[in-house]
Amino acid sequence: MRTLVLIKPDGVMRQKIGDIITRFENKGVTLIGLKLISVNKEAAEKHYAVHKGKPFYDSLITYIMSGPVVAMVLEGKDVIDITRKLVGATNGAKAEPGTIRGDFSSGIDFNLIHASDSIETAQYEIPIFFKESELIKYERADKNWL
Ligand code: 3AN
Repeated sequence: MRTLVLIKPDGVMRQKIGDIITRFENKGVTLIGLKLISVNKEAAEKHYAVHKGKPFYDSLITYIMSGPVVAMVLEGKDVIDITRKLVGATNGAKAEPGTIRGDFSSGIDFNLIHASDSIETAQYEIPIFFKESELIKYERADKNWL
């Protein structure tokens, strides 16, 4: 199972890339794709198509295009649930301490990170940012201990 994670421009600007990736590494999922990108309008609109028509849609598009983004693909058993738990609730003010949003975000407008919320969503989102050839197949050296 795979999931797409984006560290959004506030996470990059606030120098949280290392902290966030460390949490995923520590938890035991496998990082199989990683890049620093500028999200263009086409990719932003495709990624947020499900929110088109909502009052916050335009600001979502502006936000994701407002600076560098780290895109990554994580792989592993239950990786979608695991990742969403580490990310925390959408609104940083309500996210539990210990989660990424709970530790670093205090609202809903700048909540640092995106993670796919289902297998179907991941299958839709990953190709927006990665070609299959950019995903590296390997096993973690500590696989038998996780
Ligand atoms: P999540 O990122 O936790 O899966 P979604 O998919 O419901 O949350 O929303 C996508 C993004 O849209 C969120 N990360 C957040 O930035 C923004 N968003 C969601 N709901 C609202 C809202 N009520 N007001 C402003 N922004 C919102």
